[in-house]
Amino acid sequence: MWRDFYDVEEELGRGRFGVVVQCVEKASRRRVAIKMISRQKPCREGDTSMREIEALQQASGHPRLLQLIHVFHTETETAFVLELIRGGELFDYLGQKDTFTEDEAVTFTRQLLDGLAYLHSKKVVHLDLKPENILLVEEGSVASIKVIDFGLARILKDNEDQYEAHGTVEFVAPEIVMRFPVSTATDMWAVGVLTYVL
Ligand code: PIT
Repeated sequence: MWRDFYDVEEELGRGRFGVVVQCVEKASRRRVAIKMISRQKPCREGDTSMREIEALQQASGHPRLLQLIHVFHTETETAFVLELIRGGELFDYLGQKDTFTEDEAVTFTRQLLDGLAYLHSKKVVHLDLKPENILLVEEGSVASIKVIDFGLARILKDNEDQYEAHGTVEFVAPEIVMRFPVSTATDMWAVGVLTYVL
């Protein structure tokens, strides 16, 4: 049980995905984020949380994508131990700033594309890119971003179409509305909207 190894410090967020709390590992004092999903039924292959684990595992190794550290499974709960990102949502950052330069927009967009190129090379599509799912990292003086929330992510299969009925209206590509199969282009549509928003 993850509570044997981590102390909870504070809640970071809550949403469709469940609850995310900031924790400290008892042994190392390292801070992490833990996302909990509770389940009615035991976890099986093909479950949405299994899909998310697979997507997070594929994403691991890229600095612009949220890193998965560990997964705890019980009969009723899955807990993802994730790297802690402290800078807050890009969405809030944009809302608070009086000035936002084109240079900054270029920097964030390029970082997002770097992360996505990696993700897409692993045949994973995120399917919920939006400013709420992009967090800021304070790394020295330059602001950088990380993509979070792989709750709708899919692994593309060569011989099997994937469909998705969810997403966030403003960012959702036509193929989702039309119930056509999703692809890496579905993420690129959202990148287009995001770039426009920036
Ligand atoms: C934070 C800080 C942090 C990680 C998160 C939030 C993660 C959020 C998250 C991750 C997911 C997901 C939904 C939300 O499906 O370090 O404020 O994989």
